[in-house]
Amino acid sequence: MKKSLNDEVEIILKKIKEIGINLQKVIYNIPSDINENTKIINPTGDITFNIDLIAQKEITTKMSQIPQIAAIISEEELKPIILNKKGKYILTIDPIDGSSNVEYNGSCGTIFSLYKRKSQKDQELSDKDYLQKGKDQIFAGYIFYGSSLVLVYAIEKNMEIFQYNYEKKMFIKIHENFKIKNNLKYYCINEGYSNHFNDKVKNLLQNFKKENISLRYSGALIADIHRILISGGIFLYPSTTNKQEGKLRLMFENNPLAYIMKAAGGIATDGNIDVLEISPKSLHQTTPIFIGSNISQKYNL
Ligand code: FDP
Repeated sequence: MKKSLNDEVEIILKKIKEIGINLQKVIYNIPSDINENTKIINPTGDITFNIDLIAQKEITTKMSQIPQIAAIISEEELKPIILNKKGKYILTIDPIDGSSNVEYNGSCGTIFSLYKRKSQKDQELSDKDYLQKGKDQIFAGYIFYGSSLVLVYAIEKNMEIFQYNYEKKMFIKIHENFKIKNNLKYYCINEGYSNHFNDKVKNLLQNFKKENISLRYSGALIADIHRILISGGIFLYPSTTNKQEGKLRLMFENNPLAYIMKAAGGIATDGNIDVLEISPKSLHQTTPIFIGSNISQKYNL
């Protein structure tokens, strides 16, 4: 049964829409320094571009206008940003996923998710609030800055897709209670690293090739995940010999996308367990991920 957004989440969603519209303007207007390397390295070792900082500021400013948000945890910040110690929710953000794509006029996205704090309002915010399992998310989504502006979100088992209409100046719902197809139309992986994959992943890729499954890889997670959602398929960022825990961040990328994918009837695993069941040990931890159509049985995922 469809669960309607409660009023507080509705307010947060309204701000997220404003953020998406504003950030798309920034990306489309491309000031010459938008992709300048700030020489800052983020907590997981990636270069921070100007666009990451602009997006982070835009989101923090907008969210600080909502008293219910206790804190934001961001891929770009080592520690949580406390907004209101008595607030009720913790918001996680990847301000711009795929920011290195902007230089090449490629797609990128903003990923977010929401948790209820576990501590009482009069207690200090702590790891028990920040390091919750993905299954504790109450709402998650992404904004996709592609050939059009798209917003996807899930709340419990309902996943919805919206597209921005420039004439009406609003997001219009294009899919309600969306479900992913179980066919494997595409697989998305950086196959350049294949020498560093384990045998299980190598075999999986051999099987995909035998079945003539098309490979796509855009360099922006959101663009690949959106393709998989619409057409069916699987996105893989497995462990490699030099990155045993993969590259993608549990709190900012894997958990929100797993929540969305599972709401759409798909799967998300780290190769051993359901992503949403992983107990986070630190804010910036990474995990391998296999996410998409439910092909677990056929390919033993
Ligand atoms: P980026 O480093 O440009 O931010 O989240 C990280 C990410 O992009 C994903 O969007 C993308 O799918 C992946 O990394 C690409 O990593 P590889 O270059 O290692 O394939």
